[in-house]
Amino acid sequence: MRRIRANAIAILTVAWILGTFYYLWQDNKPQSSPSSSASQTRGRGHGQKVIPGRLEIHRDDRTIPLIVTQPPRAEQQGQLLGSFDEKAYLAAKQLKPGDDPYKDHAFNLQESDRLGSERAIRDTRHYRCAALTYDTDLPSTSIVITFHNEARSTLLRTIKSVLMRSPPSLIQEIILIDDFSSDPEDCQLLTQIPKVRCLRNGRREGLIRSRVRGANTASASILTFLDSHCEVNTDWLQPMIQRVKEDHTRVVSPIIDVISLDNFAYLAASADLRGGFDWSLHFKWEQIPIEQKMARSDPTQAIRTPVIAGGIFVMDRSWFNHLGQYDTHMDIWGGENFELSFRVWLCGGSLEILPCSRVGHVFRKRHPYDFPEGNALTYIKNTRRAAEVWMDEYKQYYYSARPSAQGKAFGSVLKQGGLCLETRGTDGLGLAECRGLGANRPQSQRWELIEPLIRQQDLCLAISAFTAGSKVKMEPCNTKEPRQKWKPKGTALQHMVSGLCLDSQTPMGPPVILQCRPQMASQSWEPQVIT
Ligand code: LR7
Ligand code: MN
Repeated sequence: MRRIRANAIAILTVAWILGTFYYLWQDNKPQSSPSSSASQTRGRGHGQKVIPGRLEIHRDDRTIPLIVTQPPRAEQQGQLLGSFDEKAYLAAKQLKPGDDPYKDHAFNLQESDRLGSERAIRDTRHYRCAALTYDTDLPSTSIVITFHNEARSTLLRTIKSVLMRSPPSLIQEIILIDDFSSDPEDCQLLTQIPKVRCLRNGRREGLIRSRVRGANTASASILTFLDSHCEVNTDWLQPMIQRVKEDHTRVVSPIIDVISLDNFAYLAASADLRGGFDWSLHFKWEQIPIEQKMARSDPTQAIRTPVIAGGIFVMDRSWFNHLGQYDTHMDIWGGENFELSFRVWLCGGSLEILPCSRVGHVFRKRHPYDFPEGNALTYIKNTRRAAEVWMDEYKQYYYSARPSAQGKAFGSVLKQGGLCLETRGTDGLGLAECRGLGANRPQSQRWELIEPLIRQQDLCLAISAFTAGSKVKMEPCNTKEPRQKWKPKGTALQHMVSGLCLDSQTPMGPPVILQCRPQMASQSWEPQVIT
């Protein structure tokens, strides 16, 4: 009797497992018949064999059916790429025998080149995502991709994956910003692909100013930012545009899957993570808090996130502009993702990760490019700007976690209209035409706001008396001196004890403190970065 019951349970269990697999397979079955190019073996070395509509991984004795996204049919290729000759484009840059494949890009270029310009990848979404539907009248988007010396094969795969895996009507244009790469043709030749535009910077600007440049020429009402070494997955775009269409203050990211820097295998990332940071302003992934995880009954639901990773996101163009875009005084790489995330939350918007949108990214262990001012100093300068502008009293935690940031220039000068605040003689002050660009700016016009002090080397801006109309002057810095304590109030600078604001009065006259009227031009001071 016991044995019969045990057998019955075993049979039922097997039937249940088979049923589940059948259900999953049915639910994800591709609509159209698969193309012949899908039935080749891809991903050599990982034991992956593509059969129509499915990918089977043979590991030990188990066979796991997985769904793959299909590359386009041969006849679609012509329409996708227009007059662009992709073979010639890729062939022009080849590794020479004996070259280190990791040297120029910090990933295995040989493996990337071998993959070619497209491939089938696993659909890594939760199976329930495939059943979701989206508005038929979603607005289109401008895709902004900035790059500096990206490998041709990864850049082209990024672009082709967008064209292959997005509804064509949603792609208004793909704007490439070539951030002064060594070979202008890397970008220029790609403009033969329909919808692709190329803007080349006349000097190295870094990814932050490059993205702003791209956003400023975008014609669609929605902006989509991508790194230059991504592969977008099935239906990646619709969920993001849908969320932004419903509420233009949402800024949304996909789950960012991992493309191996060694063998370019496409690996699913966990769906239980959100963006976080430590007090030194280093980005890290963190587990969704357990209460929130328990409350999630629907795995397709958006995940609210404190910050975004920064490279791959969709947002409304007028919301981006309304928030003041990026801080364009940040250089090269780093920190802009915090700064934008803080703006979004503090200005009443929200940030989300959408589990039904998946985009692969080649994560690297080092930067393959140079930082003109050095990697560490640039990161400090950028994150310090984010901390100074947005973190209020929490910035003290940033400085404790990163003591070296204290006293490091974040490079502001105080500017009003076309004029700069400058010191004259021993303790005199006035406005004068701003002189010298960047490092050539004279010392007399260089200022640093290191709260509560406004410094110029060892001297600080101080009031001469606590009453309206009192002149300001320079004296040796002393953080305990109440006459030297200032704080930013919008674009004005308020003296903390008197509550009065720094006012230039007349351009020539000595600056004084007057009742705060932040709208007045004479009280508006614009920080400007010196590099
Ligand atoms: O001077 C430069 N000019 C550029 O145009 C330096 C870089 N770039 C380009 C570069 O070619 C690439 O397309 O900027 C992009 C990002 O640089 P990566 O790929 O070298 O760096 P990353 O992947 O570590 O970048 C992450 O952090 C950056 C901080 O400034 C940006 O926010 C990137 O967009 C961000 N990438 C992602 O979020 C993808 C997921 C990685 C994570 C986590
Ligand atoms: Mn990247």
